[in-house]
Amino acid sequence: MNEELRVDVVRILRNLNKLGKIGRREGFNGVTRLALSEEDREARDLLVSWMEEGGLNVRVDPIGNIFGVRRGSNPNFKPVIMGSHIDTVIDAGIYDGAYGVLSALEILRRIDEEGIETQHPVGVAAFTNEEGVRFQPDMMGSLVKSGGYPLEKAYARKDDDGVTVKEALKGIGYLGRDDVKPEAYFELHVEQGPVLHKRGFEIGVVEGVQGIAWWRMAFRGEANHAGTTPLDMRKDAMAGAAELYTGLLEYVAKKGNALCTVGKLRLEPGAINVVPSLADFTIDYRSYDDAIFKEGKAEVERRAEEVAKRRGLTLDKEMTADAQPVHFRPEMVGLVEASARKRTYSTFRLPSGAGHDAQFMHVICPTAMIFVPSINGVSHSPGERSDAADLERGANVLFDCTLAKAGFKKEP
Ligand code: HGY
Ligand code: MN
Ligand code: MN
Repeated sequence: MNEELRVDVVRILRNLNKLGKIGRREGFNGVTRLALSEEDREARDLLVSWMEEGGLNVRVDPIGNIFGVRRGSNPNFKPVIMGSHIDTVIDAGIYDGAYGVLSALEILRRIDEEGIETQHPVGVAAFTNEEGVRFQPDMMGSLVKSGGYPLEKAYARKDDDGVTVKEALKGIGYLGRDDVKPEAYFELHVEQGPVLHKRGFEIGVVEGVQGIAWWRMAFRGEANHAGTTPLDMRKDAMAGAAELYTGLLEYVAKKGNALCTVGKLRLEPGAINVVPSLADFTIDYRSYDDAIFKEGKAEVERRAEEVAKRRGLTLDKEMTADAQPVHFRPEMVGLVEASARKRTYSTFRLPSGAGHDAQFMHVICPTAMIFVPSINGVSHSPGERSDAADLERGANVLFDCTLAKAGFKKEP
């Protein structure tokens, strides 16, 4: 590996802060750049301008994934891609996704500065709708690219206002026609969990990503008077949702190695003195264990049906995401570990709790992930932070891995 090759973390931070200014909202402390929104367009345009300034060949594919590719000595070779995403959740931090994309951009700039010639082209990717907050499923750009979801089906997905992905993509000018086939894929990301920071490790060697299943569910009962309706005469949609959620929390707590979250809930009619007739909510179920993931998905659906029946409610349910647990190729995981160790960084092997585009890129090419510590494990929140020294270490490891896969020579 190349101990002397290092990134300029000050430039990465400068760009992170610039990008992090896009999506600021009155009354919020974080950023909100929902996929295919005006804020996402502004961020994409800024990224593309940086790619063009860096002399990269910018390509956009039919689902809006953006690639900036630097030529290699052998143009017939497929590019080694470093990527992540620049869309965010609501009121997010500035590191989730953007850190990986901007570190990749910095590495391409350092390759130029060092007069390095790579055999394979090397590039940076920003995938569409990784977060899945506005349109489900999440990781939509890499999911479509890896053949896991038909493009037309993705185009037809609608947000809460009935806008389709296709309309939104056209609206921001990022419905492309290009296709980039990667030789390999690396994703550098803040851990978003507490493990590395709590245990004092510098580099997370990611062995895989846990499975993610999402549903949109609606219990429908009967609105009734909160003061006169006896409990045994109620068809209370909220009571159904509450029972289902608390039951699932107990279930995953008992199982271990599984998690469940209801992150979104809307009630109707939404009045203090009316028994809710509608509870419209989401369920996010995750596990790294293949068997527990499979069993848990069935358990979520079984329990929802059972609660509905017993409480006299109707149930509408739609599964909106179903990403299997993945285990990266050992040689790719080993490459990350060897680079970090060569640089005498402390390393710890772990699965990713968060979903990432790497989960799908793994299906079409050798893929690995590199984590750096998140301070106190905070993420998907304005309090998301990582130390500059950690950010630099992670990008240096990404630098090594990319050069190792791309093959290179350096002017003396
Ligand atoms: O939900 C996730 O794990 C990712 O942040 N999209
Ligand atoms: Mn992310
Ligand atoms: Mn995220």
